This record gives sequence, structure tokens and C-alpha cells, in this order.
Amino acid sequence: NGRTPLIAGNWKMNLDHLQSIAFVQKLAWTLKDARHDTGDVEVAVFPPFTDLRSVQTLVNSDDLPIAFGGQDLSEHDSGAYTGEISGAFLKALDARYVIIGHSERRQYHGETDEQIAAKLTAAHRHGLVPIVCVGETAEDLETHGPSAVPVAQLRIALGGASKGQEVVVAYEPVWAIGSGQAATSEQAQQVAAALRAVVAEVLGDEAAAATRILYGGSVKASNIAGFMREADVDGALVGGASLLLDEFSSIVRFRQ
Ligand code: G2H
Repeated sequence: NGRTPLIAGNWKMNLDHLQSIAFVQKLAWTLKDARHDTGDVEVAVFPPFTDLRSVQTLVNSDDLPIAFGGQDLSEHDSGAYTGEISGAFLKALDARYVIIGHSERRQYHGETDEQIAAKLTAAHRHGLVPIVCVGETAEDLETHGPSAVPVAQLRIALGGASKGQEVVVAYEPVWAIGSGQAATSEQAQQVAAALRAVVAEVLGDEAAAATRILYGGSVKASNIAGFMREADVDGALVGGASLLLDEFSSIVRFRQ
């Protein structure tokens, strides 16, 4: 289908400064030893904001085949927004991606679909590739069925997208996050196909064919291959398992 799989490691608020730097360096060595081709599977890490500068320096100085990005951004560009980080700041650190609307941001920080749409606009305004997260809770699943809530969330979020700019979508069922209980690959495929239809509806068929849709929620080395066999799943957003070097590099090398 021409879409390069993306394996993204969302570190959340884990790994201290020295651990972050050591992780990126060791991941690069591991991928090099395995003769990993990033044209084949792209790898990205999402450290805390305070480590982005160091990751940038390391990646740029050794030309490491690892992309990186922020775990969130402000919908504003600058101004009196204490504690916020703008897309311009991320871009200045050579971030390629930014995660938007992660369920933990929705749940603990009250982010709304409308705010997520505004963040998507901000990401595009600064030339960042947004990884837009959608997903249903166990209660949503019971009340509305498998794809209704993620489809509705994505439709609103994509209202903020600029036509012709890249978007990555991550389907993360809230009931599967950090629970050890991942969705089945069939469940992931069913929702991913529905999400691709939303991309087609809002951004057109060409964008839908090019857009990568990731699955997230308790992805590990032992279940990644099943997800990757599905037609509409183009990678993974990995939390817990992205903090373990061997586990994460096995996920990246899911083809081997
Ligand atoms: C979902 C995921 C990463 P985990 O939050 O975004 O985390 O893999 O730990 O379920």
C-alpha cells in the first residue's frame, strides 16, 4: 500500500535525563547491528519536553535513524500561557512529530475534541506531523459499539487539519491502555478501517490512502506482528514497552 510503517515510543512521564539519552544511543546501536532500514520501518521516540534538546543534539550529531517529537503542544503560538509549549518551540528542536489528544490528556487535563482540532491546526501551522489519538472507553464500547466514539472524535479533530499536510492517526482503546490487555488485531483492523473512511470523508481519498493509522494500547513484541498483518494498521504507538530497549527494538523489527 506504499505506507511506511511507523513505530512510535511514547515515554509519557518516564525515564530521567540520563536514561533518555542512553536509551536513544543504545536503540541506534541495536538498530545498526540489526541492519535496520528506516525506509522500511520508521522509528520515533517521544521523550518529555525537558529531554528534547539533548535528544536533538544526539540524533543530529551522529545522524541517528530515529525521529522524535513532543507528547503534546499548545494550540497557541506564544503568549501568557504558563507551562505550555508551542509548535514553534518543538519545530526549533527539529521535532518531526507531535502527539495530540492522547487519552491521558483528555482524561486528566480535560482536553476536548475542539481543543484537539485547534492543536492539530497549530501542529500544521508549524510544519509538525500530528499523531492524533482517538479511542473509546470500556463504557463507550458497551454503549455505542466499537467504532462510533473514535470515528466521532476523529471527524472533529480532522476539522482542524490543513489539506495537503500529513496526519497520522492513532487508535488507542482506553480499555487497552497500560492494562496488559491489548485489543485483538481484528478489533484494531475494524476500527482502523472506519477511521480511514473518516480521513477520506474529511481530507479526500488520496489523503486516506497515504495516512498511517497506528494501533496503541498494550502493544508488545509478542503481539505486534498480528497487528501489522492487518490491512489498515500501519504501525503502533507504544507506551510501557517503549521503555524497555530489547522489547522496543523487537517491536521495531517485527518483520524479522
Ligand atoms: C497507550 C499506550 C501508548 P501502553 O497510552 O500511547 O500505552 O502501550 O502502555 O498501553
